[in-house]
Amino acid sequence: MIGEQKVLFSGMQATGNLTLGNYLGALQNWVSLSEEYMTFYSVVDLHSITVRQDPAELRSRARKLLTLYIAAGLDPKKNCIYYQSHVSGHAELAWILNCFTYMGELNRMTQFKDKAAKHADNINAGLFTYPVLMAADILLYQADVVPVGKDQQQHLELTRNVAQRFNAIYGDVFTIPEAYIGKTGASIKSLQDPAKKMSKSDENPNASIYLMDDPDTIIRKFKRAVTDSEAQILYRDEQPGIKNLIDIYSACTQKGVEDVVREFDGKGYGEFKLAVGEAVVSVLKPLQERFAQISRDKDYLDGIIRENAQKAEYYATKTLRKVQKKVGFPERVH
Ligand code: ATP
Ligand code: LTN
Repeated sequence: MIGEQKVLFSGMQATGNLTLGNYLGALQNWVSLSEEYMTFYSVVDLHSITVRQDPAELRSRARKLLTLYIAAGLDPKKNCIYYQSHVSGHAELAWILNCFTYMGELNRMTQFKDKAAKHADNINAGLFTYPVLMAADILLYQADVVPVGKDQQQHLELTRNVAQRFNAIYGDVFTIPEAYIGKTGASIKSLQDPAKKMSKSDENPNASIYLMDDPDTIIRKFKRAVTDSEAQILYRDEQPGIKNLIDIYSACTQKGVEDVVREFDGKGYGEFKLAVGEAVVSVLKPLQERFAQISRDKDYLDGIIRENAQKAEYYATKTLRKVQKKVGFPERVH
């Protein structure tokens, strides 16, 4: 809580090009939650260097991601949109929390195991303590809720455990956060293999719709989407490809799944795929236009970046000073 308002924290990494899955599963929810909470939405660039990055590319992607937050509908005057690396408290609190997190706990993290297998030549300590930095992000702002995908639930559980452990020793320092798992668009699947989630790191570009894809590309990818030979548009697990297309159409048009099934009753897959493609284009086109417009206004964006970093820093420092005092660091002399 900050004052009377509940706090929400979430973040995304600027690695790869964002997909429709990221938008429908995360960004769109963020926008709908932004009225209800005091929100902090970070571009978590400290997390990004746990795998090797090209510096110029990371910088450019981070700025694009921050712009995209605004283009998606997050008003930067109301939502604190900022780069994690601009607020040094994240790294400072992460160090302290490292000393309250057990190796055994971190060893159990499935994301660490997956990433270590993927980057066997660079299993660095940052990759191992990644969840502790994530805990610091959340606890620094005394967040009550954290919208995350299923894959991040384990990290959130760790955050709660570390916060409770700290509170048990030093008193009520941290708010214990709850995960918020969105309802609509919770899991958008790959267009080429509906058993897998749509992911920005997928090697097959036809598997994902990227937020910056042009209309022709979007329509073409939907035409090629893998379905089945049942020749009926029903929402059921036996038809995962069609189910995914219904989910996408439903999330883009805000129509309920049952209404969608009724709308396409007796229609062919070709017609349905085209309709889904067009629904996606009508969501992404305005987003792309806003993105282009905001990107052109460098001064506006720089102003937002500066102001929001200061705002984040203010709240972060409050928690950090409290924590530093609790663990026994000498007070600052002014
Ligand atoms: P990577 O391929 O690099 O693992 P990703 O595309 O899976 O990336 P993340 O960076 O892990 O995406 O996630 C950013 C946010 O988007 C998270 O909140 C996550 O839950 C959400 N998200 C990612 N993919 C999907 C998807 N296919 N459906 C719904 N939400 C998704
Ligand atoms: N690990 C998350 C990104 C992330 C995050 C956070 C999400 C970093 N810090 C704090 C919620 C709260 C991911 O890869 N999706």
